[in-house]
Amino acid sequence: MGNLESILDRFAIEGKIKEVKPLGNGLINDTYKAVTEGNAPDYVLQRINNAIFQDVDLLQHNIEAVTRHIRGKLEAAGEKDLDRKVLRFVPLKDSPKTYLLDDGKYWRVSVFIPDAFTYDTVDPKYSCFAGEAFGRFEAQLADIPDTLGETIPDFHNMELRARQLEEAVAADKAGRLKDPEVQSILAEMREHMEEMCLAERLHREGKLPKRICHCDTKVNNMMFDAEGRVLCVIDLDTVMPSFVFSDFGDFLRTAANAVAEDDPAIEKVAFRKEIFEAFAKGYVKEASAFLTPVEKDNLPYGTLLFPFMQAVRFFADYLNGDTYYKIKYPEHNLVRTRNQMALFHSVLANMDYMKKYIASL
Ligand code: GN1
Ligand code: MG
Repeated sequence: MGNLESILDRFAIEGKIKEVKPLGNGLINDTYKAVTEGNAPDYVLQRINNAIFQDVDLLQHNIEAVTRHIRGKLEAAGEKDLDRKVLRFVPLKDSPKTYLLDDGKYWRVSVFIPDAFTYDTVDPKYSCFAGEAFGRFEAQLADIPDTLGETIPDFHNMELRARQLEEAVAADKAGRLKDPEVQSILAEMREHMEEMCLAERLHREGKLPKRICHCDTKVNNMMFDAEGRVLCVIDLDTVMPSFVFSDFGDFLRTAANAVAEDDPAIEKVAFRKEIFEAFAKGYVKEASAFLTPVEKDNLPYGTLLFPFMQAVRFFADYLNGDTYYKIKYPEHNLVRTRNQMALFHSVLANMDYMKKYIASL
């Protein structure tokens, strides 16, 4: 039995494993698909990156609470096909825990959702579906009885990301600061830093609440069925209390960009307004039940914040010598930074338009 098979064998799965192969393209965890023989479901095996998610027990506590709560709501609403509409994590054979610590590595297993698709780009119709789905996800979790912890403390806190950037600059671990391009990116980021920390200020003034958000609403973290309807939201590691801008902004950061976040052709980076409009419409429809005026009015700021925050995070990692995000070549994080800053400018040019559009909803 191979190593991955012997890990799977510790979980209470059905059927006999036929094959285990890599799955997806996440930047943080290692993910595999375990194909079983016969009628048993297939499974997703993941090694949790515990350098990044340092409290795996809290992480799985959050995920179990979230999936239990959503499953309960779907059941109460008489939904069928539950295993395609909410993730199900498999316990260990000898304990109710849904993760395994083996030789310093953390593993978990969930049921693979059959006949489901993820996309790296969407058209306006799918974008609207996605807006509804993330709005509904937040609405479903608005009355969760469990207390969820922050699996990465201050994950989307721009003030923290600003401090981490300045720490990376001060240490200059990879000796990359001497590059004139790096200097000019840094100057530009510093220029916008204060205005981008608006959410933290509003929160301190008691004007902006934290709610349970997904916090990694990349377009490919949503599963669709063959007809294009949303089945469920995946990649729940970062579900935690945050500002609604997290989910709104991060989806548009990925879906409304005309190219991928690491496309080196930055002249092709552009903010696709039709994707913004469709997503905003779907999201506001489902979220209007709980959104406050301050949250709604600042959705354009949230749209601007996420390319900026992501640029700062990629850039800090570049300065630190690429210790956080998986990279495929040495300049990868710099290319990502350029791309996200170009998107930031494209969104910035559309602020007035976005404000008018949101006000019209
Ligand atoms: C990471 O899990 P994955 O690879 O979808 C990151 C996100 C970033 C994203 C950028 C825990 O997401 O915050 O937006 O890369 N997740 C974590 O592609 O840092
Ligand atoms: Mg992902």
